[in-house]
Amino acid sequence: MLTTQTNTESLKTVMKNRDSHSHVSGKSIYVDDIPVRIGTLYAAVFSSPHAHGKLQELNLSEAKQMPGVVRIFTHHDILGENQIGGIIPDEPLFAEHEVHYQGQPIALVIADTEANAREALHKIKVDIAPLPIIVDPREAQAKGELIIPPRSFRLGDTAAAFEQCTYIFEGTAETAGQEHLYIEGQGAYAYPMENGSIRIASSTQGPTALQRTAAQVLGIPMHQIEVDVTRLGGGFGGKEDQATTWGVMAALAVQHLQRPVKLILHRMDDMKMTGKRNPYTSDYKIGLDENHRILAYEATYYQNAGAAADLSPAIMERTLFHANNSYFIPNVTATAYSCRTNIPPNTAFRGFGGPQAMFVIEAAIDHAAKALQIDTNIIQRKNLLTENSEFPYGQHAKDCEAKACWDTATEQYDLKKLQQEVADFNAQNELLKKGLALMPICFGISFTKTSMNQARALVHVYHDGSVGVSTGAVEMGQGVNTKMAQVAAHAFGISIERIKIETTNTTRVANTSPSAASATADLNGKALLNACQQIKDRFLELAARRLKVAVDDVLLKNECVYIKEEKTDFTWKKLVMDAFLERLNLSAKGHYATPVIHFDKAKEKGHPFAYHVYGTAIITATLDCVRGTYTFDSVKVVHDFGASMNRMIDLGQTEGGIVQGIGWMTMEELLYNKDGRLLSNALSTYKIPDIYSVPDEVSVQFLRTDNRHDLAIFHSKAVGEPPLMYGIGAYFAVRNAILAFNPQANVPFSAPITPEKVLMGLYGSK
Ligand code: LUZ
Ligand code: MOS
Repeated sequence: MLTTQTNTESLKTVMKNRDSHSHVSGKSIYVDDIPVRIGTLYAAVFSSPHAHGKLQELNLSEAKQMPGVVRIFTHHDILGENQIGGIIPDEPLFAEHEVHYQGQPIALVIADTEANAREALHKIKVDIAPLPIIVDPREAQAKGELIIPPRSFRLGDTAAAFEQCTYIFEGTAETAGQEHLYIEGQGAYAYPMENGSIRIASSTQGPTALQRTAAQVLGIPMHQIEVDVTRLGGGFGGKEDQATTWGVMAALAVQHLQRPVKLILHRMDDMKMTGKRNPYTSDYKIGLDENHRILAYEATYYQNAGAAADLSPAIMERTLFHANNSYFIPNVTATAYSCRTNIPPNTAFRGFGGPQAMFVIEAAIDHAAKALQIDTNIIQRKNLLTENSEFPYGQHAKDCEAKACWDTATEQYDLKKLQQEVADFNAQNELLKKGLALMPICFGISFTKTSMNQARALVHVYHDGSVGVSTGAVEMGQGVNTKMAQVAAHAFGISIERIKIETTNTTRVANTSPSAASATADLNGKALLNACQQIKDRFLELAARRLKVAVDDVLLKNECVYIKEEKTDFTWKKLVMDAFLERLNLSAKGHYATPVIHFDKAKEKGHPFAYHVYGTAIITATLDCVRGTYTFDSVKVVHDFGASMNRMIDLGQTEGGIVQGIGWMTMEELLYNKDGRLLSNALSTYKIPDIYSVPDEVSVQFLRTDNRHDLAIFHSKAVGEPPLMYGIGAYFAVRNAILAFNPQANVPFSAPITPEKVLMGLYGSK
């Protein structure tokens, strides 16, 4: 029997992220903080200066003579396979015959100090015969440069439905990429163990991905590689797959040199070499009836995958899953192309292709509304998902909170009044204009690849009553360790102080999915609950026997055995020691695999998500019509957290996601030139939100609901990614402010809406 009922009182007492103290006092350990072992060597990566070409000659002789240089590795030194592709084997660790992007690794210098390793990079000479460079995904698609064949999701019959539409609008919408800019850059520290084993401390969201790939490249079994992760200084998807590269390189050097090897990327190298959120350019066609009901929607997405597959096929799939965002549309055709270009392979980023699709449908709706001269939110509200609405992929909306979130937001925050304030302000001000937009979200929770939705946990109760917990969850600032400690404390009815969350380690918890897809707390929490329950069942049986009562009548809470509601003097500590003396097993391994989910790729139909997360944001911006700059007055949100198990952490995730989403939509301008060179390669040229660009007000209301989302841990819905998508509303708020100043403005649906673009809108015309 699994107890999944939440005692919310016991949960409310443990609100704070347990890492907060060590974070602010600088005591938290990241890869670069691990005390180095004697004999440690340092690595630096030599990468391609050209975006596409034939590698004709690589001359290492001068570099090898540089002070402190121990060895320089290339693909020749790989004993296994020179292959790191996670979904498709199309990505070498080191370039062999060709290079496909600027920043593609070619060689690895190992030296006695980091400075010496980096110095030697300048002496490496490479001769590359140029090949044509593609950076535009539409050009790639036209030339047949696709990572995988295109895919289409279909509901109803769009061709027939467009015949019935009163209004039809077509256009293009684009979103740029986004640099992850985790505070802790990519890095790994590997060292030799006995008999050819290697231990890798890595800043990775996917310890098993690194273990598997390292084994494959080194040509040894997975059990020879142990990956250990204490925590990450941010991931955001950037370390789901792309932390692997650096861990494998360090391990390769260890295999040959039998010395500890550390590889930490400098920020500009990290920005240059790693992939980012996939830029998209998309075409849409939307058809409405005379009552503004959306009857038909077609979208074609051109995903800029970069030079290799990485996770782009899965990201493209999630794009298709989010074509209709939070709306029910009876006839949908959504088609996606994953386009190969000569920029670094793009990768997971909070939302994973979902936000890109959601921007397109929002653009289509906004296009229709402006053309029909009605408020965008009239079309939005009218077409929201309702209970049992069918998604284009066959799943039906259950416990659908789309309208509940929308209506609560518009009522509680008084949309009418907010709109009036904006109108009044705009009537009174000539050079400052306000804009307002609503952004409803609906995000599917589960890895789209069904097999990835599994997790395990290992629990040891020590005979002093303390508890050690290992799971596959990686702490990256999102507070999952706190949530795991809450789960264990709650399961045993003991204080959270008794719970230690161990590092994430592939020898303690094997075959893990990456901490991603917002599903980490759900999957690992459920596995952990399963492990705790096994131990608890043994304890309860013992307690019932000792107390001579039925096992169903005993329970554990407040660090004691209770008989029904009656407290006994049988304490947790005594219970544990008695169990140990009776030689009961005080450890357990838990397992969880999300039930219900399935997907048939041949039909593109199924039930891929455990559940959906809903919400609505109202965003207001003020635009300086002289400078083209803007600030956000407020973001007012009603969000469907289910029954949040930790409001402080969930609020933090929501606020952080909103600001990151606003950054992507408004200021973060990721630019490659025609040669495939990253122009925005440092914080001087790539602007991310700082404290001054945070909205003046961020209000987050927890939707009150009776729904019990059983597939969420303690009914507490996944929160990692969905709030980012509220940021899309920021784009439309700014756009509306421009139109308030210049109703003739031509403002393409092209994000980010930087101050430069704003100025062109303010003073341009159709
Ligand atoms: N990673 C992944 C993800 O491999 N599959 C997913 O569906 C996903 N979704 C969101 C973020 N990362
Ligand atoms: Mo993520 S985009 O959930 O690694």
